[in-house]
Amino acid sequence: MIEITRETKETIVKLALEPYGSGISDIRTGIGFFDHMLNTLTFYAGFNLTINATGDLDVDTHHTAEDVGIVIGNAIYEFMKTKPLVERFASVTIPMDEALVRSVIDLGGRRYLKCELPRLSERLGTFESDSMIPFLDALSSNAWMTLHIDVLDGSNSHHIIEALFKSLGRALKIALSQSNNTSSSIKGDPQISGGAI
Ligand SMILES: [Mn+2]
Repeated sequence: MIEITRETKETIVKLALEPYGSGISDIRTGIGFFDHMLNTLTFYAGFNLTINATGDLDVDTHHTAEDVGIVIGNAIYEFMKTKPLVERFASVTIPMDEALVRSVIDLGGRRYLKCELPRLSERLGTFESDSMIPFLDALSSNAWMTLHIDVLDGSNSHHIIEALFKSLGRALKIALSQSNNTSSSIKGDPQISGGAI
C-alpha cells in the first residue's frame, strides 16, 4: 500500500493506492464529474484507490485536478521505485458509443505527454475540460511515464473523456502487470529515477 499526503496553500490531497487491487475506489475531490472519472480509472486499472482532496474550488477546478494528478503520478513512481518487473508498455483503444480513444504507455522512466484534445464542452458538471491536460501532464510527468493519448473519434464530451479514462486505466493495468521477462529493458535493470531505460 502506497500512502501519500501532499499539502499546499491551494490543495490538500491524501491518497492510498494498492496497484494490484480489485477496482475498489473511495474518491472524494469535491468535483462530481472528476470523481466519476477517477472511479472509472480505478476500476479499469484494477487498483484499490482512496483519494481525499480538499481544494480551492471557489477559484476553479484547475489546482485540484492538477494536484490529484501529481499525487497519483507520485504513487505510481513510488511503486516503480521498488523495481517491479512489469510489462512496461501498453496500448489500449476503447470506445464509448461514438467516442474512440487510445492510450499508449511506456513506464520506462521517460516522461512525456502527447495529447491533443478536440474542442470539448467547457464544463462537465463543475469540472472544467481545460483541467484535463494539466491533470494528464501532472500524472505522466510525476509517474515518469510516456503517455500518448489520441482521441480518434467522438462528439459527446462526456463520452470522449470517459473513454479516455477507461483506456488510460486499462493501459495502466497492462503496463503495470507482472512480466515473465527477467528485465524490463534491453539495457538491463530499470533505472527509475529520471534515467530512461
Ligand atoms: Mn459516465
